[in-house]
Order: sequence, then C-alpha cells, then structure tokens
Amino acid sequence: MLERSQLADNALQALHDEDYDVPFNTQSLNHEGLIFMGGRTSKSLDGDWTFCVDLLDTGLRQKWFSMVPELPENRTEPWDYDPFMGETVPVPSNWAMLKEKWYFFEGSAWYTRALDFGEISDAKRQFLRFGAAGYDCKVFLNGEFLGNHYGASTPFCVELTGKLRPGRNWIMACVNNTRTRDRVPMRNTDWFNYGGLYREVSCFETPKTLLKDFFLFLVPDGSFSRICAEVEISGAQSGDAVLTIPELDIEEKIPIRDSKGSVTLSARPQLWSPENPVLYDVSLALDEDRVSDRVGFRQIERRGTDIVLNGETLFLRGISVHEDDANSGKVTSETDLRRRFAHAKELGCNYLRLAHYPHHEKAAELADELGFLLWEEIPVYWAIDFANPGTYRDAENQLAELIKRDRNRASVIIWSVGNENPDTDARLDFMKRLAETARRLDPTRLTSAACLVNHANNRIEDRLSEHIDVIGLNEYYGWYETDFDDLAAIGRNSDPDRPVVISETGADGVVGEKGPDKGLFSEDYQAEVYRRQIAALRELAYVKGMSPWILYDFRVERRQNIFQNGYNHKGLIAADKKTKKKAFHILAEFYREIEAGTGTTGSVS
Ligand code: GCB
Repeated sequence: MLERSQLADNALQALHDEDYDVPFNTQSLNHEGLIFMGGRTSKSLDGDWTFCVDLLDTGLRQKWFSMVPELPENRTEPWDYDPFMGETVPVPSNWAMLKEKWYFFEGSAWYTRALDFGEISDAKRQFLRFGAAGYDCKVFLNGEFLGNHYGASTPFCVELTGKLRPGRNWIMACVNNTRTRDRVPMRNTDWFNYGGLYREVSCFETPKTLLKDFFLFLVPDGSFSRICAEVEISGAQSGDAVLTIPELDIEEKIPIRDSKGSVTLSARPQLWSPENPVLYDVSLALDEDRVSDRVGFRQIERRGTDIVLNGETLFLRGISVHEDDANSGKVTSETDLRRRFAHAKELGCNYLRLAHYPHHEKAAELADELGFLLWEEIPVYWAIDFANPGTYRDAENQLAELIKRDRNRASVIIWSVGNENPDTDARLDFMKRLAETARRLDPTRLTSAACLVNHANNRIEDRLSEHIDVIGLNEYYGWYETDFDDLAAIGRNSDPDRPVVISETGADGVVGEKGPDKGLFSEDYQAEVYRRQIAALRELAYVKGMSPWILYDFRVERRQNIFQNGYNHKGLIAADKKTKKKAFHILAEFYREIEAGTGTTGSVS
C-alpha cells in the first residue's frame, strides 16, 4: 500500500528511501554554538512534552516535523502520528524509567511542545539550550530542521533568531539512542543505555552582541598572583568587555578584536582548596550583555610523580561515581548530588571520579562549593572506531563541550580522554590528539586516561602515558585478576615518570538476602578485596590517589547472573543509596589514616 502523505516529498520516496536520515546528520549543533550561561535568565521548557517512540524512524521518513495542528475531523489523510496531542512524558526524564515497555527501547523518540512568544524583538537573539540528550538529537522549529547534536552527556544551544513567529511555535526533538559502531561510546558499555531528554531544556534571549565564552583562571606560573580572563563574543568583531571582581577590587576593560580578547591582571586571591573552597563573585559585561559566575582560583600541576595543589603535594582520596538512580535513571537532582557528596565526605574523600561521561553541570558547581576535586571524563570507552575521522570529530566535540562548560570550575583538576582502550596505533593517535585538544582549550589542568595493566609484562605500560599528565590505572586484582602477588610485581616492575592514580579497583558485594554469605559477590569477599588492595597499594610510592569502583551500585544490561539481576554491585553503598557495605568502612578507615598522615603510600618508588 502506498502512503498518501503530502508531508513526504513524494509518497514512494518515504517508503523506499533508505537514506532518509542523511540530511539530518549535520552535527551542526556543537561546541562552536555553545553559549556561556552563568547569570543568564532563561525560561524553563521542562514539564510535559508529547512523546512517541519510533522504532522504524517513520517520523523522519514521513516528515512528522512538518505537520501542523489540525483537528482530527478536518484531516484529509490518515496521520500515523499526531505530535500535538496524545501521550506526554515529563522532561527531563529517561523513557526507560517511565514504562516497562520502553525499558529496553533503543531507537528514535519524538518530543514536541509549544513555545509561546509575545512580540519578538529585532534587537534580541533567541536560543534553546538542551542540558543533554541521549544520544543524537535532531531539533525542529515550526517544521524547519535546525540541526542535530551528537553525544549523550554535553549541552548544546540552538539559535532561533529570525525563525520564531509571534504567538505559538512548535519545537520538536527527535532523540535517538541507537548504539552504533561510529558513536562515542560505541556499542558495548558497562552502564545502561539511557535515552531521552534527561537534563533541563530552556530558552533564553540575548542582545544582538553577546558574550559567548568566558574562561577565568589563576595563571599557573607558581606565583599565585596573576589572573587571566579570556573572552569570546558573537555578533560583533570588536568592543570592550568589562571584567569585575569586587572582592579583589578588579574592574578591568578587555578589548575585543576579531571576536576575542584576553587580559592578565595582578591579583592575590585566597586560594581555593578542598579545605578552603573560597569562591569569588565575578561578572563580565559587554554593552547590553552581562554574565556572571562564582570562581575559585588555584593551581594544579604535576611534579615528577607528584600531584601538586597550590604548591603542596596531595593524595587523591577518591571514589568513582556513575550518574545512575534506581528510579530516575540518569536524571540527576540537586538532592541526589548533595547526598553523593555527603557520602563521599563520610568516606573521607577529597576527590571524585565522575565516570564515564560528563555528569550534570551542577555536580562541578557543588564540588566547587563543598570542596571536592574532580576528574571529568568523556566516554571514549572500551572499543571505539579509532580509525574513523567522524568518530574522532564526535569525541573531540564532546571534550570541547565539556571543557567549555566546566573550565571555570576550580574543583575540576583532570580531563580524562578515555577508559580501558586497547593500545593500538589508531587509538594512540586518537587519544593523543584528544589530550592535545584538552591542553589547547585549557592549559591549566592535568590530562589523564584510565589505562590497563600490561598483563603480559606485569607492568604499567601504555604508549599513551607519555602524552598525559597522570596515568590512570584500572586494576581488579582480587576480582577479574585472581593473583594479588601480581599487583606487587607490577609495583616492582614499573617505574613511571609521572603520577599514577588507581582510577578503578573493586569487587562486587551484594547486600542483604539477595547476596551469598561467602565467596564471589558476598559482602565479605568485597571487603577482603579492599583490605588486600589497600595493603598492596600503600606500598607504591608513585600512586598518588585512587578512586575505587564505585560509590553506588548501578544499573547495567550486561550483568544478569542471579546475584547481579541487571546491576553492577561494586558499589560501596547499595542501589538504594542508603545501605553501606562492609567495604565502605574499610576504605573510610584507610582514608582517615592517609588524612592523618600515617597511611601514605610507601616503600616502592
Ligand atoms: C571497568 C570499567 C567499568 C566497569 C568495571 C566493572 O574496568 O571501566 O566501566 O563497570 O570495570 O565493574 O567491571
């Protein structure tokens, strides 16, 4: 049967064209369009959006986005979907958490909502901002395709200027979470593939000329006495921006040429640290536009095998954490974040690894306020199509979006460019370039990657090491690797010239009746692995921190044995985010010792 839809260019094409999606993959919504948001007023577009899962991509084939509202009785053709009525879902949300029949759904889903504007001023620009959409998000306004964004965990902006009409407008977003070879991550991950508009969506207006990017930092020259501001504007080539930091008596003009400007100033701010997380109110103005932020100043560097904060060596007492919740999936609330930091504090942490993708932007804001150091990461995870230039472009864009989003956060000390990737030539080139990009966009932080042990040689040996500042090492002695003696052998055989942090180690431990009394998956077994790991690691002088795997149990499709039931149980706290396991207390005790200066790592250097 042929379709009669006038909405498709021609009815046959809608059925027979297998390149129907090609025009919608421009990836034109990327870091270049990201706008600095601090202090801007925006209108929330959270709440109910009409929603439909679309396994066969019928919406793109039939061009659902070009439909206009029409009463059912007035329609002249049978619509296969009506974006303007019917089922709604709340935004932000992950569809997997809303209905059982959507739990494992992977494909496209359509979100639609009205956007009402009164008068539209010619003197203003209008934008949408999506906090994150997993994974590909195609955006339409009143039937027009405005671009798509790749990457499930970073924000993007869509310019609406000149396209809005007074009164009612319709936004549609087609969000697709299909796992494909070219994406970042690829097809196989040890976390749940949550799809949807799962972070906040908003719209905002700016003057014609706007402050697009604002990076403020303590110049990392060891003097702790110079602050640098870098600014980028949009809508004009030149102008004068004004930087104000009242508590430091700074009010300074930044001349803009070719849309960019920078200034370096003498200043002696109090230094930010986990013990003294002091933040300064800063603002930046350019003609009509004004943004603000709360910024901490501190210097992080590596010296030999040391990590040095504000001139003092540091041990990173950390824990890894996923963005995952038994009820809300990847949707993160401030309550959830505050609970996470409270648990980390109880554990004695000064550091968190936000694995394995950019977490909600509020996480780093709170870490700034509460005094935690952060490792932030992009999902260059396990197998990636390292030889594919399109995949590189996607990974680099995710990195750039993360850095532009968070580089005013004093808490963030490490940009990580990947996790457990095979040591091939293509991977080396790919990740080396990512590390260079991180340094180019932000010369004030350390780079890292979570590397694997070379089991053949029992050594820390990864060709990427010389291109990053900190070697992250994932090792699972006591769990995937049985012989703990090998961990000591790695200690003896390795001679890294830069700091090593144990970016992961751990074991599953299932709490309560569901877990076994002894052996693998028991709480006791997990606790014993922690005891033995701590005993081995405290001997390694070049280990300058650790972030064991992981704070909370988390949902994952690939773990299906009778103890796992769709969860990774390596949490020190169960998925209820309440029940602490025995291993929690063992790690807490070690961190207390380290903090008191009696448990620092030791004899092998
Ligand atoms: C790893 C991965 C992490 C997994 C963990 C595990 O090495 O980096 O994503 O969840 O091991 O539990 O196996």
